[in-house]
Amino acid sequence: MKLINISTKISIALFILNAATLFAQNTYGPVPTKTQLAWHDKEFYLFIHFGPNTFTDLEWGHGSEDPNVFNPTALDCNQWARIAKASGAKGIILTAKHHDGFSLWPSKYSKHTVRESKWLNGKGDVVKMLSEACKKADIEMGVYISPWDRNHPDYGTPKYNEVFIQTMKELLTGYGKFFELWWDGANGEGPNGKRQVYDFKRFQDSALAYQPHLMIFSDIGPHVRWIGNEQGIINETNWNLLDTAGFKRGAGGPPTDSLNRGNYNGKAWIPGEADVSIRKGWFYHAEEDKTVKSGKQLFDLYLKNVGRGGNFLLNVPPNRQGLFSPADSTALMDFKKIKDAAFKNNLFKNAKVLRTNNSIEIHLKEAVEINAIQLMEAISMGQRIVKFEISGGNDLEKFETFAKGTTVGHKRIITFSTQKLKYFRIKITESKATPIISEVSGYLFAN
Ligand code: FUL
Repeated sequence: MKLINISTKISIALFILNAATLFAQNTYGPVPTKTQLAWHDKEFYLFIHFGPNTFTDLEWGHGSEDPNVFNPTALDCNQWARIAKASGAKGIILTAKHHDGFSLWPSKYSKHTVRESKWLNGKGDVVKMLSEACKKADIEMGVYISPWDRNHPDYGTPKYNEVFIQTMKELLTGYGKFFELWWDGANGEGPNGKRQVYDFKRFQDSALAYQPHLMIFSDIGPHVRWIGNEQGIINETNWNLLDTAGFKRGAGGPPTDSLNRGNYNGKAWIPGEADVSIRKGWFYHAEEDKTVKSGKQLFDLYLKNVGRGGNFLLNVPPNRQGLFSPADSTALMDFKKIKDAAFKNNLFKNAKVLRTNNSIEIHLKEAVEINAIQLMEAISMGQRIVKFEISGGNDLEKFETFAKGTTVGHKRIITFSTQKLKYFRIKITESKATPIISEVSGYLFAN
C-alpha cells in the first residue's frame, strides 16, 4: 500500500483533505444548501415549551383555558438566553403558539393571547422579549407555530389557512431573523369539532417569502426532518437524504424507521434533528423535577444525535415563575463541563498523517490511551461514506480492527473500550464515491 505523507504536526483539527483535492472533485448526489450547511454547524440548541399548560399542568391544552392562567411571576428571557449560551447552545426555538392556540405575542389574528392575560396588564410579549434576549446573548432564535389550533373559531374551515398565513407573517416579519420554523404534524379537532385541511404548500411558500433563509422543520422537511422519536436518538446509520414523494406531515409521514435513518438513495438533502425534553414532559410540571436528565445523560444523548450526524434540540421548559429551574440549569452546566472536558485534548493533534485512496493512517510518537474517535465528512460534496473500520497497533506490521461504523455525514463520534495505541488506520470499506473526510480527531472520554 502506498502511503502519502500529507502533513505533520497539524494543530487542533486534522484536515485530511487539502483544497486542491476538494476542487478536483464533483459533488455526488444531493448536497446541502448554504443555509443547511450553516444549520449543521449549529449542532445543539434549546427548545422552550411555555404557555398556559405551564400553569394548568397539561401537555395539550384544550384551547378553552382562561388566558389569565398565564401569569408568570418573574419571567426573565435574559435568564433563558444566558443559560442557553453558557450551555453551548447556539439558539432557542420557542413555542410561540402550541396546540391550545394561545399566542405568546399579542397577535392581531387571535383573541387568545398574552394581551388577554393579566400578565404585565396585557402588555407583555414573550416573542419580543426573547428575541431581544437572544440578540444580547448572541444566540439565534427560532419559532414553533402549531398549525393545529384548538381555540381559533375559524379552525376547520378554509378561512383558517389564511389566518395561519397572516399569523406567520406577523411573527416572521415583526421580530427579526429566525433560523428555524418548527411545524408539528399534529392535526386534531378544533373548537367546532372539525379538523383542518392544511394548505402546506401555501404555508411554505409564504414563510419562505417572508424569510428566505428559514430552515423549515417537519416530518418531511423541506429543510430539516424529524428523526422519528422524541427520545433524541438517531440511528447509527444516518443518511441526510430523504424521499418525501407520497408522504405528508403528521399521520401519513414516512415510516419512523426511515426518518431515523434517512434513505440511502433519497432524492433530497433533509437532515435529521433529534428533539427530546430534559424532563419527562414538554411543559414544566413541578412533580417532574425529579425526572431532570443529568449532565452525563445529556452527553450520552449528544453522542447519539450530534455524534451520528444530526442536530440536538433539547427542550428546557421554564417554570411558573417564568425561569429555568435550578435542576435544569445545573444539568445544562454539567453537560457543558463534561462535553468540554471530553473534547479538550485531541490526541491526534501532533500526529503524522498518511493517506491512501481509501484509508488514513495516524502515526503518533508514543502510544496513547484512547476510547473515542471523531470523523467528519466534507458534506458540501455530498454524503458518500457507507462503511468504515478503525484498526490500530503498536507495531506497523500488526494492526487489529477495534471499531466499525457505517455513515459519517456532518459528524460521527465512535466510542470503544479504552485502547493504548501508537498507530491508527481509518479505512473506508464502502463508499458511494471517493470518500472525503475533512477531519479526524481522537479523545479519551472520562467514564
Ligand atoms: C409534539 C407535540 O404534540 C408536543 O406537545 C410537543 O410540542 C412536541 C415537540 O411535538 O408532536
